[in-house]
Amino acid sequence: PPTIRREDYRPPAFLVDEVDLHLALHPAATRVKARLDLRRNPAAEPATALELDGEALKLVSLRLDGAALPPERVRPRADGGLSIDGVPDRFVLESEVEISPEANSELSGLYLSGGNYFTQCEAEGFRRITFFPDRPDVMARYTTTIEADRAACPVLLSNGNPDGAGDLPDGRHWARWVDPHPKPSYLFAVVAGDLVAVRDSFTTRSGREVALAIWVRQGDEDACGHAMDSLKRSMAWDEETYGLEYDLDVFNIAAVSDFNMGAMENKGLNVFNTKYILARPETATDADYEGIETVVSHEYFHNWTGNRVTCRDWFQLSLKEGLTVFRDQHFTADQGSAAVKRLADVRRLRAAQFPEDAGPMAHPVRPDSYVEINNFYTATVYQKGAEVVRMMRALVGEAGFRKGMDLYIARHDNQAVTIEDFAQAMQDASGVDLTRFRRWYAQAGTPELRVRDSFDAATGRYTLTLSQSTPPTPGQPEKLPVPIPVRMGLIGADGAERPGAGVLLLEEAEQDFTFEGLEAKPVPSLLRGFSAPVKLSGLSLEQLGFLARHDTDPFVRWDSGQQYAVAEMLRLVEDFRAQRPLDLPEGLAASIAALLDRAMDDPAFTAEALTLPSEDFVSDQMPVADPEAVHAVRQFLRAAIGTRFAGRFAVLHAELADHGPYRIDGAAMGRRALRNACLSYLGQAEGGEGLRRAEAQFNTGGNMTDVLAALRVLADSDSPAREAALAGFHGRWKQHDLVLDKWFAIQAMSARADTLQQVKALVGHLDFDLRNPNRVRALIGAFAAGNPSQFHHASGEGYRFLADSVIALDAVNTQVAARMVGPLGQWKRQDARRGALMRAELARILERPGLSKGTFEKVSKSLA
Ligand code: DPP
Ligand code: ZN
Repeated sequence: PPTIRREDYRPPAFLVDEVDLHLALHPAATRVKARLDLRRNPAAEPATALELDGEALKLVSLRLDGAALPPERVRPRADGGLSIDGVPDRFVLESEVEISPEANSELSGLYLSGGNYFTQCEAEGFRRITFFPDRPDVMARYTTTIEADRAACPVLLSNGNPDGAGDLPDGRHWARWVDPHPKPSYLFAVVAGDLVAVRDSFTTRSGREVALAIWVRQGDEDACGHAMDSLKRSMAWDEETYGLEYDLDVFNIAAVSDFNMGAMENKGLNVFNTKYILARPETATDADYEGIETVVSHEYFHNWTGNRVTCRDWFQLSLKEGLTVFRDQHFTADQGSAAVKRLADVRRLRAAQFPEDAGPMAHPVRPDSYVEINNFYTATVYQKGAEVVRMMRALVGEAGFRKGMDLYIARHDNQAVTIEDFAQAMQDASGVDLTRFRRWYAQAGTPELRVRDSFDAATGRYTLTLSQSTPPTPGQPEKLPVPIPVRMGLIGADGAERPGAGVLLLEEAEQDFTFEGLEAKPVPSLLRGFSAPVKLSGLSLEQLGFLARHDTDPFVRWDSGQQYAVAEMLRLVEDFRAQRPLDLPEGLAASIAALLDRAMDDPAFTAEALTLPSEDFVSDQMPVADPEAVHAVRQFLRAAIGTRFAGRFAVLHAELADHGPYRIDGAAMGRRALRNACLSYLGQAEGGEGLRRAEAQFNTGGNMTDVLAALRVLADSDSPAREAALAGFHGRWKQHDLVLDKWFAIQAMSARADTLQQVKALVGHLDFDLRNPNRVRALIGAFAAGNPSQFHHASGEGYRFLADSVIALDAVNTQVAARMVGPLGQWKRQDARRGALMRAELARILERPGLSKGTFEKVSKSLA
């Protein structure tokens, strides 16, 4: 398959001003008529042919300016598109095609889910609906008429504002929607079916009354409150923070249980995975509630950053995604505890993006090439992209950033632009030169930041020496230094802050920063708030332990504790390999004790700080991973800590029990997080008291957060209560897809030695469905990406299982299949024996005839 390169970008030869679509819906044979007003693009090189993308379309008819096109002027392309020769400068093209929603298991284009019709067009799904120049720099105004059976599809939705509806013969009806805003085809959407609306309204600050509706299946109306509330808070926040108002009379959200991604920001008609809409206390965990707020706000914020100002081409994806993730993170931080939100975001970045940046798929935030664009909806484009925007804000200042956003939107409203345009607007508005900063967009790999320090007691001068380097990544052997904003402070031996706090800007490979007037050598607190997405090293164990106890910055306090724990865990890994007995390190025990002394100061923070670094994160700090040893050490520590502090965990667990009505504010969530962190430790402790508590909590828990935390403890155990709990949970929730996903995931992530056998058995379970992406992620994804010790089982059976799954999935849904490949691509991190087994499985996938280009790209790059 061909490689698409950023440097090959050319403006479109033809522009589309108006699109008039007519969809006559039918499960097996939907007819799509499209009328396009086209004209030559004055800014493009002259072309002889009009190029239209198309995929899985059956052409019925094609007319140019009202006349049928002779076959010799229409050339089918190998990729399913059409080239049309001899077209005038301005013309009307009318096409009619037939498509089959019921045969569409890709879930890209128009498909059926539970008898209802949904579309997904990002990135290249519109070409599966009609022939079109399906690229984001072709922006058009759309009028969409939907026609369907009234009984099967009482609800007919599309982008924009409603513009008429009526009855038709034979029990059919129609509805028309007009979207006044020009948009790229990837934002097109249609939803049709038997759905009910939960309604509300929002008045913008300039007085526009917006009708809000969330469309769900009957019976789910009671589960939309949190999503609706999140939407209204997002609308208000964007007005307050950026002066950005909503720009249509209606805002519709439709929820669907078969969806490749989390959600989609289609103009005026967001389509959501039910996972990010539906929540009731008894079915959704606190993490689910947080996910809903995040994704609802994210998609809403796209209305300006993505929709009004969109991407010129898909290499610019982070222009909208990095910026919009930054905006949703900022929004959530503003709603509650900013510090705890930051820890969670950093944890996620390190878990997903750092390994990607060190692996075979490493790519810059603005990639240079791709085979399949769907493979580039990555943690790098999203999360690292958000970090880059965050650093930019640190460099230009809060006020400069707001001015930059204003200028960006004023300059580029209704345009398809580049990351360069965004950086230029920030630079022009703030007056801060961002030339060198742009390297963050161009270079892949996580920069490594090292610190040395020295103190001259005679002069009272303290010197911090910071140096940086970025390791080579595929296609980028040499790296340049990047500007790294290092927010910092100095802490005296008494634990008090010394003068000198601020932001250091490290621009070169190495720089000295000096501080005068200190009586004694301070401990440097660096990367406060995680001011740059880098790996910091050079602090001693003593310094880390000191910062974990004394720093005023919660991020550094948490992170120093984590780094301290990693260092101790790596020592224990050595002990384990040498078959020495393992002991609970006293320093670690002391820091747990210190945390517990102040546990109730900030329960959410305490819960985060009590949680040991993940197995993957520890393995990432080793020259060669050792999943077995890391797992053994982490389990040992959890049991040792659980046993040592059993009394205190038990008291906290009891004290923190929820009383009164269920609340989802930050304080209540923090209490539950700490309570369940205590339960998790107790579950590992000697004596079985934790298992008894887990059983009781499972049976009486009033909310899914507590029930699931208890089930997780039981699922890891050999307790006789385990089977009963799993069976009871299944029986109680088998009608609830989203809850059943949790049941699959918990078993897939169990630490028990028979987990792979269980997972294989679950693939054969009646409730497993390869066509449902949530279910696939819950079972296969959770096992491969969330259970390192079982996935990397020395037998290689875990690898074989994943390869078999990828092969089976590739025949059903290629996007989901390609996404599952990731864990096999990490073979260079493993020992030679495991690495060879992983490569053999990758090679076996590659041999499959008819492999999709997306899976091919992932597998072949993973083998390189
Ligand atoms: N554009 C979507 C989002 O990230 C992904 N399909 O919001
Ligand atoms: Zn997005």
